[in-house]
Amino acid sequence: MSYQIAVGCNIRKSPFFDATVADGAACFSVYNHMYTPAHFGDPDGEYQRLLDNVVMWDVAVERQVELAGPDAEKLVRYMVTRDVSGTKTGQAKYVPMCNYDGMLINDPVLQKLRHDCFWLSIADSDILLWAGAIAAERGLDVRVTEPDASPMGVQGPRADDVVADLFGDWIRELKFFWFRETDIEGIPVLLARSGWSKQGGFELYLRDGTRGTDLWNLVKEAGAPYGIVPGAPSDIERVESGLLSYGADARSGINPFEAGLGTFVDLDRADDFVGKAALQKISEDGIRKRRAGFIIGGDRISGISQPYELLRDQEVVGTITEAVYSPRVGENIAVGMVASGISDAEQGLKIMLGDETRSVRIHALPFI
Ligand code: THG
Repeated sequence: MSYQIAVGCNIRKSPFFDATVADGAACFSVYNHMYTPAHFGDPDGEYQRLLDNVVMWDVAVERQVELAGPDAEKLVRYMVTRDVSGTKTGQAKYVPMCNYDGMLINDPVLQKLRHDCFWLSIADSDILLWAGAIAAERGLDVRVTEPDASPMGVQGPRADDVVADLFGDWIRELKFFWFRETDIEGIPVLLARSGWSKQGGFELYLRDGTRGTDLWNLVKEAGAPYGIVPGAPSDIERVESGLLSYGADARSGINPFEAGLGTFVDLDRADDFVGKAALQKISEDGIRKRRAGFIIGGDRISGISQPYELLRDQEVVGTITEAVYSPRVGENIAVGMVASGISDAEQGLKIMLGDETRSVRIHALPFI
């Protein structure tokens, strides 16, 4: 079966869209109501460049929700499970967000731009609506908007060299999860040491959506001596690294303890936050499922289009939400959830791929 998905005005285009199409983007997905490149025709090769050289990613779909005004910090603190009171201007924090039932609704990166201005760099769910409603209902003096800010990832062992050639050697001193506002050839950029891989690198937040092609081409030229290729966040690398993808792994309803994000939930905070009471109860009662890695037997798997049920005999004891062949592990590896009662040593787990039975073993995260 072959089919197409329509490109229309109800789904937005990234400021880098034209440049990525010109450079051979072969496949798109949709995230935060925007098209995002999934790969440029060779996902295995793009994975290898991420490990060996450097890759550039259009990740403009990590949209920003700006909270600005006298009550901005109050709103941030009320919406996130982590204690962010010590965050400095120029610093970022990974901040899970829950609903009132304590279920994960997003896992953004928070950036503090000024004492009264924050960005939430969001995963795939509608936090702009959520934050605006909470601000209004609580009578807070804060403007909740989507700024003109679109991240581009530069990831891999040569990322420092590429970004230093563009912006200067000061970037080598920039610490993980810190950022600085700067510009290049008149293009305003927020430059952060961050990104959705464990290979290291930067995110360049383009702050003028009319200059997407210009910034893309500057990075491409600077990266050429270091073997840069365009790509997209790698399913293989992110499973090896155990990174959570909210939309794929958690949208179906899991709490942060189950997701393995318990270290980012500060229940002993003095102030209240959305989901706190529910999370207190969950932490007392204990969790019924947990996030885990899996090794799947048989022929190579290259991604999955819908969750697999993890089976023990006929009983469903978990869910697998991403599965790939890992060249570094030399096996099919996967992430998902498993019932808390099932130990890592459990024998006889399986999934069904159509009529085919595949054996499954549990493996600790990360794989590498
Ligand atoms: N970049 C930007 N925004 C994002 C993402 C991104 N928003 C949504 C989504 N991705 C957020 N998900 C993650 C998950 C993990 C990390 C960053 C974003 C990450 N974690 C560190 C680690 O696992 O080593 C630890 C962070 C910490 O200790 O605080 O980097 O990719 N702009």
